[in-house]
Amino acid sequence: MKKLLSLVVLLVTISNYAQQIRHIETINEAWYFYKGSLETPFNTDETVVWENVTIPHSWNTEDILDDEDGYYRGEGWYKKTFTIPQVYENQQVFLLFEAANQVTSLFVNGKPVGEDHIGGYTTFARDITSALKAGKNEITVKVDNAHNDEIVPQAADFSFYGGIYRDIQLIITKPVHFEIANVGANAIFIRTPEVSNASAKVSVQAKLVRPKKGTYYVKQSLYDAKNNLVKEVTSKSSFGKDVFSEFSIANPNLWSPENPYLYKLVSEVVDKKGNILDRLENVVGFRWFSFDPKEGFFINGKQTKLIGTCRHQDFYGKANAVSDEVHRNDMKLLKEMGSNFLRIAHYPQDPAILEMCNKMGFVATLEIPFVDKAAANEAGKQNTINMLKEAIRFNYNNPSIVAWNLGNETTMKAPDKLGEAYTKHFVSTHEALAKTIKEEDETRYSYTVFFREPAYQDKLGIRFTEIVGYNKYYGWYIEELEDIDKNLRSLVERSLAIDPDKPFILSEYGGGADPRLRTYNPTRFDFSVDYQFLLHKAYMKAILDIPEIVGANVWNYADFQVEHRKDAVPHINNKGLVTSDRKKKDAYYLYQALLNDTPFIAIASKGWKKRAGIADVVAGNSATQPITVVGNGDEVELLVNGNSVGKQNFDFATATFNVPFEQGQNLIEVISEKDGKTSKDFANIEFTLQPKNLKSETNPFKEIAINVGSFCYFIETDNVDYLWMPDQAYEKGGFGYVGGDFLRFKSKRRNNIGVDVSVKGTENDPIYQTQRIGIEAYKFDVPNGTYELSLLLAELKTKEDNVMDISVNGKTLWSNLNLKQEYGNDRGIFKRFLITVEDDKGVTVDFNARKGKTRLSGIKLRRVN
Ligand code: GCB
Ligand code: CA
Repeated sequence: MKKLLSLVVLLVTISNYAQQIRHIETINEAWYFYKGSLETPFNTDETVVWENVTIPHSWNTEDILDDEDGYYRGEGWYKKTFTIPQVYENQQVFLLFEAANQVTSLFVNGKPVGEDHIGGYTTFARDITSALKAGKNEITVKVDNAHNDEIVPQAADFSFYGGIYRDIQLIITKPVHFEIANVGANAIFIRTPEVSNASAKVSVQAKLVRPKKGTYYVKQSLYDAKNNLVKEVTSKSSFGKDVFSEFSIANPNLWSPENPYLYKLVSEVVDKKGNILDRLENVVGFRWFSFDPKEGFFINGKQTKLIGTCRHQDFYGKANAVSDEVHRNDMKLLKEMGSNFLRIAHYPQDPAILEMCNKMGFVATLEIPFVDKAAANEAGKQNTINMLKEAIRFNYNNPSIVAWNLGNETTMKAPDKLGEAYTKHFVSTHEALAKTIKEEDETRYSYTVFFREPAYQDKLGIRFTEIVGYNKYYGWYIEELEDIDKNLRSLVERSLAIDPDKPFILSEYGGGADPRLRTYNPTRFDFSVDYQFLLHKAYMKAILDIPEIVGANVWNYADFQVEHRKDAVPHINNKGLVTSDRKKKDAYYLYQALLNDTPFIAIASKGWKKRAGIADVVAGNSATQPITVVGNGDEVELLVNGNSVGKQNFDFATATFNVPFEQGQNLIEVISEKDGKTSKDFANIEFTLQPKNLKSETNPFKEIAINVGSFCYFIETDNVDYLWMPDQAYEKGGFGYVGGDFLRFKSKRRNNIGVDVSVKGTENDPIYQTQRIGIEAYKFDVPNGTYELSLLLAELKTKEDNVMDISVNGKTLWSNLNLKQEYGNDRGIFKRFLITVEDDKGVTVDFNARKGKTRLSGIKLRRVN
């Protein structure tokens, strides 16, 4: 509902805080929003239409839905009015923004408060006390996500969605309190300089805000997970100085991925009379850890291979404005997957993520959005450094974090090609960032992630960090699946040859998969779930076998939104193990089987509920297709409709059965035993058995849809699931193409079928992206009758003119068809013809090139009468 500003009457009553020590509440509710620039934002007569919104909010949620490139990058204005009663007099009032993308200006009652906050991913707070008045107050926030030469990211493979997309908190304290409005808003820094099984040393630094002289104390109390007080230390505060408290405890319960045991540190400011003025809680995890380039990662002395994923912060249809529930659910799925490692990429994320890392036992790395390219000016450099400081200070107390990453693929835009001045700036930024990490936090490792060859970074002289990560997409962008192991070994060797002391993390690997695409003939870049499965299997075999890969992160946990992507789903990078709305793909289950010790079994393709196949030549009443089961048990049995298909042992957590599917519902059951426990999974699959002979009387032909020019089944999901079958060459009695070749990616490294273009006017891009070029005919040997024949056509990215005639059984359907001229490039055309088949001719659709080449994307035939 939209409202005029003049109608805005909003009362937020804040109850009596005077008695409370520190009050925290979200003020996400009842905001008004305007997308655009405002000349006179505080003029209440202005007839601006404000929209009702709730934080988290992004103004880019609709951008995913269209076929167009680009998303709104500019100003957005937020406002809300609230009434504060007098009770907070003599209190301090703060607003804390968990994040807003990317430049934020705050106004209270029309006056600016504090400096603009720069950067879209770090938390910041502002003291608004002096701007408040009794009665009604208005908060106005301008957020701007326009491209800015001084702010990273300058470029990246994700969308920089604008808005106040994380929670806003209102915090009220007494004048004497733990600092809030510092860079990153954390006032307590907990260090555990010595930890062993026998004891742990704790050192706490507290930053206090004290307007005037007086006697104050800081009390630090450590509680165990059962809330028993373990230790309490009180230290006196000296004016203008941080308060340090140190103590030791015996026999600490150690934090680790297997035992994420957390203590709680309660920090209090106490006055002379013993009144508590402020109170803060932080978690403490006692652990010690180290990375060794040869031996790997050790936590509390135990060697631990780090296996996990990277994660972005968006969700389908929500842009980056997702709820804490989504964040927490993601962490739950990552835990169930069996991972113990999370690369928080490519920027600091919601506090809910690290809360869950601490609680669930993830080892985490955290980074700033210095991606692809530097903001090549002095302000840009300072902003990047400041962002890193904010990230470290705000997240300092999370025991799960082991390394701070200063950037991702920063050499993507090759510095040596961008000139000497850029290179100089770039190198000094790297150096400054690496230095900042160690200055801010000597207890963790400095880390950086590259994709170019180690020698390239070495040549530039930007190897300043203690750990290096490499993003390598073998079997996807480069090289073949068969060579993954070989390529990884040699990459690790090259990295260690240059930096023998630097532990190596495989910080990204993966491949795209659209759950609508399935195949029994996976090929690189076909975007099938099946190819992705094979890719991850090959990677995991290698990763687990190469000790020098101390950790590895799948790219990515979930599909995410990238405006400029033109993969199977426009605007989506679909390298996720789950979809952008968190549906599991087959590879997710593979990890679950490989990484869990507790009994696990799954039919990897159980998400594929509607299938079809051509009847077996011999029996004719079923079609045999493979089903892959993943699990960690001893032996697995598969049953279809109650009949056993046999038993197998798992090989690298997988077993594949040839399953005869019958027409209609097929119940697949799998059973296995592990440690005396039985685990089971099942899937109900609706199967369409296509007759081998289309004139079959026992199984009369009804309809068939073919994804021409592709090995992939395509499940059209926009309304009801509708299945397209892979293409095949014509054989007498059946159906298929005559003549022509696959449409292929033009670029060499993608010498595979299909083209990466966003097809306009359809959601079924994969059908159109694959084609048979130079096709002569498509034939169906169906009986006489009346049929609907549908043709799917598109001219993709072509410069030359292609003109063709299309006829069916000698009758012209289309003559002189120039798709590009008629409909424009990259437009999906779907046309249905009513045709009659007589004289046992079957259906022959002829394609005749008048100029250039013929083409066909999909074909569908349905019997009407
Ligand atoms: C990378 C980048 C990541 C991309 C990914 C991809 O190396 O670090 O941001 O999304 O590749 O999918 O291409
Ligand atoms: Ca096709």
